[in-house]
Amino acid sequence: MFCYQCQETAKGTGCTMRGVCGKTAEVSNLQDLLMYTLKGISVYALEARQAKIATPDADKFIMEGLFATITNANFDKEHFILLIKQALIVRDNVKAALVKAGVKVEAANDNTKSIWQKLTNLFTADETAEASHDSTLWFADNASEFEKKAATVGILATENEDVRSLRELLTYGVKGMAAYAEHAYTLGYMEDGIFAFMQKALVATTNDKLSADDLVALVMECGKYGVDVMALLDKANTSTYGNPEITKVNIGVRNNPGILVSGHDLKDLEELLEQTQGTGVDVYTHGEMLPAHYYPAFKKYTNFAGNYGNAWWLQDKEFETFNGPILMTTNCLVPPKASYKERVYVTGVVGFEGLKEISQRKNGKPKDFAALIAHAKKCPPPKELEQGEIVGGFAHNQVLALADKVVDAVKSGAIKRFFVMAGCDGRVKSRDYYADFAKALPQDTVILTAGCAKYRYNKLPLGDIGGIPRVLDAGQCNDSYSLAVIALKLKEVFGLDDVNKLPISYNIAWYEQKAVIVLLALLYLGVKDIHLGPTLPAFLSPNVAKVLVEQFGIGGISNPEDDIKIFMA
Ligand code: FSO
Ligand code: SF4
Repeated sequence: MFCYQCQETAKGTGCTMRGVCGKTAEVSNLQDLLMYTLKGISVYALEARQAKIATPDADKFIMEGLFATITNANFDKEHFILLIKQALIVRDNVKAALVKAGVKVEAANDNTKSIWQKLTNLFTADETAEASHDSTLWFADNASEFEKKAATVGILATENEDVRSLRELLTYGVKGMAAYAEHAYTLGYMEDGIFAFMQKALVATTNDKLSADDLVALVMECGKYGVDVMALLDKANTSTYGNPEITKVNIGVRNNPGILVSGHDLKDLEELLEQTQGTGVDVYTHGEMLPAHYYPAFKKYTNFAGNYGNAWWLQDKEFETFNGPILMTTNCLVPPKASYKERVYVTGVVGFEGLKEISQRKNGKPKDFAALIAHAKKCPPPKELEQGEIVGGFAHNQVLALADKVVDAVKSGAIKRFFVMAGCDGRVKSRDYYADFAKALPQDTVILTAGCAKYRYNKLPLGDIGGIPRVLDAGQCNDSYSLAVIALKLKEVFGLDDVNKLPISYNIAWYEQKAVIVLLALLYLGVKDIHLGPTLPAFLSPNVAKVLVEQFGIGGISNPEDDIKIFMA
C-alpha cells in the first residue's frame, strides 16, 4: 500500500504498512483499484455526455465511490470488493449504451471481450481496436485478481514526482467535491457540471500527455467546481432545513437513553429525529453533526438534546461514555474499540467489518432506524462529560443579518481583524497550536470558523465584541462556503476591488480531502496568503509546493506568537 492523502500520514510522507487511520493495506490497495475503475467509467461517461446520452447511474456511482475512499469513511474490505465488481458492470453498461447509440468505442482485449460480451450482448468483433486506457478495458471477477491488479495501479504507478503530486491534488479535490455533491444529492439537488468535472478530472489523471501546466489548470478549475458544489449544498441544506440562525447548544446530558449521531448527513438525522419522537430516546450530535442544531427545521424536535463531546478523533473515549448506540452517517469513523463496537451502526458510504448497517432508502421511503431505537432503550443514559452551552449558527444569512453591526465594529476599530480558522481537527499533538493561537489572539479580533477545527477553541471563554461573539461558527466544513460569501459581501460593503484587501487572515487546519476542496475553492475565489497547518500536505512535491507558495502565497505555521505578528502586520 501507499497512501498519503491525509494530514496524519505516517512520518509525514506516506502510510506503507497500515494506515495511521487504521486502514489495512488490503483495503488501501482495493481503494486504489476502485479509483482505477472509476477512471474507466469516467472515460465512457464523458463520451456519453458528448453523445447526449444521460448516465445517471454512472454519475451517482462515481460520486459515491469517490466518497467511500475518503479518509475514515470505509474500512471494510468486502465493501470495496463489491464496489469494484459493481464498477465494472456500471462501466460496461455505459459502454453498451454508447455502442447501442452507434458510437464507436474501442475493442477490449480478447479476455475482457468475451466477458463483456456476456454482460451486454452488444459487443461486435468489428469494433476498432484503438489503443485505449487500460482502466476502460481491464476486467476480473474475483478478489485475488483484484489484489494483483491493485498492486499495479496505486499512487506510485505515476513515476514523475510532480505529475504524481498534481494528479493526487486533483484527485483529493475531487474526492472532497464528491462528498459534498453526495450530501446535496441526498436532498434532491444535483448539477451535471459537477458530475462532468469529476469525470473529466479522473480521466485527466490517466492522460500521460498532459503537462504539469495542464494539470495546474485543472486543479484551479477544480476550485471553481468546489465553489459550485458548496453553493449547491448550501442551497440544498438551507432550502430543506432553513437558514442556520444563532443557537445555543446544550453540551450536558439528560436522563433518558440516547442515540449519538456523527458525520455530516442531515437527512439521516432528520429521519432519526422523526422516528424517535415519543419513544423516550433522546438524540445527541457528535463532531461534525453539531451544526445541525443551528437549522430551524430541527428545533421542533424536543428530544434533540444537544451535542455530546468533541471532534471525531476523541470518539474512542466519548463513544464509550455515551452508553447508547451511535450512528455514523459519513466519514469520521475511527476503528471502534471492543468495549463499544456493538453499539456502533453505520449507514451510507460508511463501512467497517462487523458493524451493524442501516440499509439505504428504497422507493423514496425513509431509512429504518427501529433497531437502533430498540437498542437505545436497553442502554443507560449518557455519562455527563461537561455542562453548559456553546453558541453557533453564523452562516452567511445570519451574519449578513448582523452586517450593520459588524461593519460598524470594523469602522469604529472595535474589530481589527477577522481570522478564518476553518477546517479539521485531528489527533496530533501539534494541533494544540490552534487553541493556543485562539487564546493568544488580540481581544479586538474575531474568529470565523467552520468544520471540526472549531473544537480547539469553541469552548474557551473568548468573550464578545459589543455582543458579537469572538468565535463565529458557520457550521460544517462545507459551510466554509458561508465564510467566502461573508468575505465577498464585506468586500462589496467596503467598496474594495480585491478580497485580499479586507482585514481577514486565513489560518486553516486541514486533515482530509474535504479540506482540499475547500482550499482549492478559496484559491479559485482569489484568496491569497492562506496559512495551512499543522503540516503541509505530504502529497505536495517540492515543485508543486513552490507553485502554491509563489502564485498564492500559501504558507505553513510556526508558533502562535510569531504567526500572529505576521498576520497582524
Ligand atoms: Fe472535520 Fe475535515 Fe467535515 Fe472531517 S472538517 S475532519 S473527517 O472533514 O469531516 O469535518
Ligand atoms: Fe495514512 Fe491518511 Fe491514508 Fe489513512 S488516509 S492510510 S492515515 S494517509
